[in-house]
Amino acid sequence: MKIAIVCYPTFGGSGVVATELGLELARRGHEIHFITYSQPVRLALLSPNIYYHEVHVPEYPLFHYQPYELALSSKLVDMVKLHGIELLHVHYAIPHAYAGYMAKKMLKEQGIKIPMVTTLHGTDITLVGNHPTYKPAVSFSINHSDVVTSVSQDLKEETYRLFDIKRDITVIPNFIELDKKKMDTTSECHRSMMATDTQKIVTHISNFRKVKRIPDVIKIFYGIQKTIPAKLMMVGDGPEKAAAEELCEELGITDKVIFFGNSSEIDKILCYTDLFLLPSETESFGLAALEAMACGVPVISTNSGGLPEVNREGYSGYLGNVGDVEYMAEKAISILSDDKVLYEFKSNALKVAQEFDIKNVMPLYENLYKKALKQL
Ligand code: GMT
Repeated sequence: MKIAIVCYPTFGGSGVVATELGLELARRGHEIHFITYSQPVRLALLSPNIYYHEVHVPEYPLFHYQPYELALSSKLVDMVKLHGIELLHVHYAIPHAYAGYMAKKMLKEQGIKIPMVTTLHGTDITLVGNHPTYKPAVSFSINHSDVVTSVSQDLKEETYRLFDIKRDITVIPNFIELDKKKMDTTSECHRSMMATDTQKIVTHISNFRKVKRIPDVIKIFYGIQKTIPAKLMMVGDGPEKAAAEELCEELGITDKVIFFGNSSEIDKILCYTDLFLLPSETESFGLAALEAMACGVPVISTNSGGLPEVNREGYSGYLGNVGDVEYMAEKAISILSDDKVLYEFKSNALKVAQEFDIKNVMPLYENLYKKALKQL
């Protein structure tokens, strides 16, 4: 199949999922065209069957806001015609599903029929999409997609609760490529550069937005390090980072916390991590938690959104109520204070991650694509 993938090219989960999906589909022989405003961070351009088409938005002083959707839908029309693309798969409803719908309409006028698959990722429904500014356009573009998928059962239910959706939504969970993780993590693990043998390593990875509850990450770690010698790795960048650094100073733990910024070496950091923290307000899925588990790292998270579909209480980690930093710190200590327990949680985390192996998830997408093409 010739498939166009539209996504955000940044470090965020939806872009990572879209990129990894495209790369795997290309390995399976499909021709994949990424269409976005800059090269996705995990995209290796020199792979067979992979194409990247950049959307340029010319600056014009009349516009207070440059019209990206227009540029994207025009690019989609041009690329579908030029490359004979058969299907559009848009990740994140805003504005991709809307632009995709416009492209479909323009193509139909020219005698070209093409189905659109929309994958909902989370904040496009729960935080941003639900805002009255966007809600009618988001409902419209979901209802006019040919196939709609969501990355968790919880997100599917939230979508039906928040919007007037008339379409079926198919749950296809996020995935990880376990074989690649094995290869990456068997390369040398530079643990000694980060901590002493007696210190445990705790990690958090995110885009440092409010929804991640970064102060809770620091407070949980603060609780841990009072009982267990430990270091905290803070990976990523975003609006809450400066306040997080200040909080570490206030609590007197700056020497125990390393702020990495955005990193393309997530697996190298996870290979020496003992415990992962994700105390988010909500997560449709929690891809960062799954990536940790795939490296054999147990997770302390909240029980919000789709997190219970990924992290299993008392098995791959623990899940606390949003804001209950005491519970989460206590459970973290219970895992980290006994090496036998830690080992058990690590191997359980890996076992759960195996359920989400790309090999199990990819056929679900391929079958949906076939169904979407048949529906035309
Ligand atoms: O976590 C974020 O804020 C980024 C966001 C995105 O759009 O990339 O992540 C969402 O999509 C990921 C991939 O499907 C999910 O794993 C994240 O849980 C989800 N984030 C939220 O729901 C807050």
